[in-house]
Amino acid sequence: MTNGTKWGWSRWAMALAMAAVGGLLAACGGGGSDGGGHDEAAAVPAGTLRVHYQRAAGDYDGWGVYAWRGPTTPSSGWPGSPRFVFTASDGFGRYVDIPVDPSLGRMDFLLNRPTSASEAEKDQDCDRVATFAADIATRGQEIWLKQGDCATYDSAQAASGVNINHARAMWLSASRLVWPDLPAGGELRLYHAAQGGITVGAAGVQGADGFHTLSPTTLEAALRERFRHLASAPAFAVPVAAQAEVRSLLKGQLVVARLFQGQVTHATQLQIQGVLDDVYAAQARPQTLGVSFDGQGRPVFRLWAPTARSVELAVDGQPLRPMTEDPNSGVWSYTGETSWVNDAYYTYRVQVYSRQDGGVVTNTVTDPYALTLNANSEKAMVARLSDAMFKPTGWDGHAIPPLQAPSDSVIYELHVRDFSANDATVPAAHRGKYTAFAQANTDGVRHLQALAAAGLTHVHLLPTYDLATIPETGCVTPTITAAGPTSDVPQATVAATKDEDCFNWGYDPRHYGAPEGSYASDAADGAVRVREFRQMVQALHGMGLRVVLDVVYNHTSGSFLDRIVPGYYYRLNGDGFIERSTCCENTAPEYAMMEKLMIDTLKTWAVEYKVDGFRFDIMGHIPLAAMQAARTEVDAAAGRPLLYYGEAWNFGEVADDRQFVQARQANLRGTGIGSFSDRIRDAIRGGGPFDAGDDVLRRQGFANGRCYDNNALNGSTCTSDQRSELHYQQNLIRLGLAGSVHDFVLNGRLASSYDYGGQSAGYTADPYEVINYAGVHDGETLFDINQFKLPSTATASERARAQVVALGTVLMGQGIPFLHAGDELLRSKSLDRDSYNAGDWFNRIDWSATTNFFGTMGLPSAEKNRVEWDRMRPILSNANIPPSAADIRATRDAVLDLLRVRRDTTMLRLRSGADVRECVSFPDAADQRDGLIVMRIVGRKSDGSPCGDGRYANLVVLINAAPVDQTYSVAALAGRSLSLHPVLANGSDARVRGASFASGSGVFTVPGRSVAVFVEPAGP
Ligand SMILES: [Ca+2]
Ligand SMILES: [Ca+2]
Repeated sequence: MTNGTKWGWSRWAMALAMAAVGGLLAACGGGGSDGGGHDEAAAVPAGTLRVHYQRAAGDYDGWGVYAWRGPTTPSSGWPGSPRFVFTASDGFGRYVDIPVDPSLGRMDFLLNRPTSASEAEKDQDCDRVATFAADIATRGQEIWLKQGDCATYDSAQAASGVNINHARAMWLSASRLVWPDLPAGGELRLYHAAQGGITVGAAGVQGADGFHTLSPTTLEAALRERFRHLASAPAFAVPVAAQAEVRSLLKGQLVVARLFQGQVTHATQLQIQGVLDDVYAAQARPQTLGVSFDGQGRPVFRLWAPTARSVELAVDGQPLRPMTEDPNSGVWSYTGETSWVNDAYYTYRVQVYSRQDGGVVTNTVTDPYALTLNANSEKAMVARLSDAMFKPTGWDGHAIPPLQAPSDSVIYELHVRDFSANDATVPAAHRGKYTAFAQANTDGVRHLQALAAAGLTHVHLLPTYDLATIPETGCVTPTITAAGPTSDVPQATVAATKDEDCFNWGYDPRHYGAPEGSYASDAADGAVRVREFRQMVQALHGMGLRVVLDVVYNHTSGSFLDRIVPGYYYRLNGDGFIERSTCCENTAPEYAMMEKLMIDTLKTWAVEYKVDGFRFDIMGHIPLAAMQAARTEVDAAAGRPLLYYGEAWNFGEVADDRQFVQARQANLRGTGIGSFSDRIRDAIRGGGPFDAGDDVLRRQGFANGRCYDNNALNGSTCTSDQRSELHYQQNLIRLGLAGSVHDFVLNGRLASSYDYGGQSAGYTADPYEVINYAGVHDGETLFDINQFKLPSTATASERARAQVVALGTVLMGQGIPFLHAGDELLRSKSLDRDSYNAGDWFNRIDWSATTNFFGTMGLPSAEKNRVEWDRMRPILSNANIPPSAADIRATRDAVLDLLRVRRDTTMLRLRSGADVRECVSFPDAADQRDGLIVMRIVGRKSDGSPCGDGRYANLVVLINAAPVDQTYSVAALAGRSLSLHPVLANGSDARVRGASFASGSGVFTVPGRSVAVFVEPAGP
């Protein structure tokens, strides 16, 4: 995600949505560009309703308002006295000011024009209503009306029905079209022009080749379900004659216009995604797009471009080759020459009508199915990835580490460049590159090997597809020297070249199926990035690690797919413009060929690069059905099950399943597709990702002192409110430790009945459907957020222990643990809340475990953090905070020990929700202590079958976040022979080694800021 602002939407979407609406209203308040222009008119007097009226032909003579209720002097008689005649004019039309009685609440009226002394015509056979605004008595009010339209609008823009820059009608299938909010009556025409050039003015629709008349109808049930947000929109039947020529119509400009009494009252262009799917998808979806090879080894190029008028293939050094369209699928193809294979680079020239460009344009485009490209994605390579030149030695036969069950996964989120850019033990040529993973005995590789040996299973790489923002040749690395802890110089130096440097998170996709070039040793040669990417995967597999790719199918960088099929690949708003709720141009995987692009490119990674899973950015913007189809098809293509999880937030134009059933948290239960849990994250860290100002410090969490170790903002003693907040956080954590399983029972209540920001805290069917985490690339690192919240007096070693408590909470839970790279080394980004473009300086990791750079980086980027700088300065200069190398190594070693504990028994990795319900309990749930969580996992279910491997008769996890020793008595365990887990009893942490269990009384003692695990071996 580019800017990190989508984190934790559950609680914030409403506020953001309201802010957006506020902005929109402000933007429209001065009169829009659609003929509003009332800013030229006099201010509306208090107690007055200004009625604007627009007639298509501008024939206003005699027209006025007949209002029988509302005015201080209502109309009576016929044609009416008084009658409020439109006299004043503005850019919209005419208007008249009517003094009203606000106490009446509304005005009832119609519009008429006398035709004789006692007769009048109405503009429309309807009575109109204007509801008074609450402040009409003091501020006046305006309304806008249109001929042929009975609605009352509150802005000129809203009233403007004629606007063919917009596309407000949707052609959903060959036979059906809808136009939301269109008034009833009148005649509807579908105009078409092969070359574009349609205009609508006083003389009506001009420049069209012809038109078809549409008739009102209703939508079939299937269309009402598929386009659920359009289900109640006025619908129209497309005549058979138009359906017969639908393919040629779709290649030109399309305008629908409503005529009323001979005048055009409404006109707009068409959104055509639905009809393109209806006409083409069944034939297009099974095709192999991009470059494939025929029986003679010749490259076959296929591009889906059903609205294109022509497509040419441009191969380097060759004349343009006209491609041929299959009219049934809309796929253009060309069979080339064998000499091009693994050598030539190509683009396409697509001649197509573009609504955005206002006519027929010729676009030079790259292949969206490109497998690899030259530098900076200018041209795709004619590449046959099965050939030897694309393979590192040993690629075909190398072993992919098997995974017994998804519950066994432990994920480590790592950025390709972060992995080695700062590692002096990596030869310079490999730093920041794919090949760094294949270097032996570097600090970074040794660190990954240690994690893997302890139990880490997956490395999840931030985006590695071809992304737009990093220059693939000649990227720069600024020279920065350490300055004072609060210097603003380093961040200014980073900012000066932030768009030319070699770093970006990469949430800006260009080519979904090709590797990014800046991580290759040679971006210009398309074979190199493929070979080196494979080398990276092979090296990680060789360490026993599996590879997950971060994929971003919810938006692209820019709208380049629109240059191939304008108006198809992106989700459009009601006016026909691209939605941007994800930050950038939102794609529309609810349409068949965007879904196909997603699934086909996922298959490329699974099959050609042998990766083991995918993390979906803003997955809630993708239909659940598309995710399920992807999982089925990709697993089938790979011949093995992969791991699928993502950000299943619920926000934006698709929220609450408005447009389709989303892949959001509440809908994923039982699908086997995982989602990040904001519940456990927020409870561990405290507050939420959108906190600002003092809230960042004040809202402490379970791991950083809430109640049991208040910071200065929260007072020296714990208030009852603070205690209940902590105990609520502890319950969210217990539910997270129980895998967020929806029907797990905690303290007599179902997990699903616990509230988290208006949603159910427990929402999964099985524990591997949740990703538990305390830190991720978005937001402050775990270390940094803890420094905001811990008391300023806490020592560096206590701060390190708080980190272990947070990570241990994640690692000891059912559900898949997820670590942000370097969290086990106290990774800091100098309090940065969004380091997506903050360069190597703020994103560094020291794998030698010597420093976390805190206090030497300076203030984080002004772009993302300046408003918080005053709060950051005292923290950045607090001498208690920078950890020693011993603190960092102690943290690392404690995390390694906890990984080993997890690996030791599947009782900590239960396979199903049923197992969690039967085997996991929280003895302290009804008797909570501040900063303590006690979890018990039994070795046998009530029917005698084992819990997991049943290796222990009892396993008890105690997480003591408080700085002081705590004891807890579990009566049911009195007399049992539990002892500290051997890994911990022989482990790195002397304080944890002091944890104890008094068998006679069943009392556990856990030292401060410690995670202790006790086990009782199962009997023979
Ligand atoms: Ca790139
Ligand atoms: Ca950059």
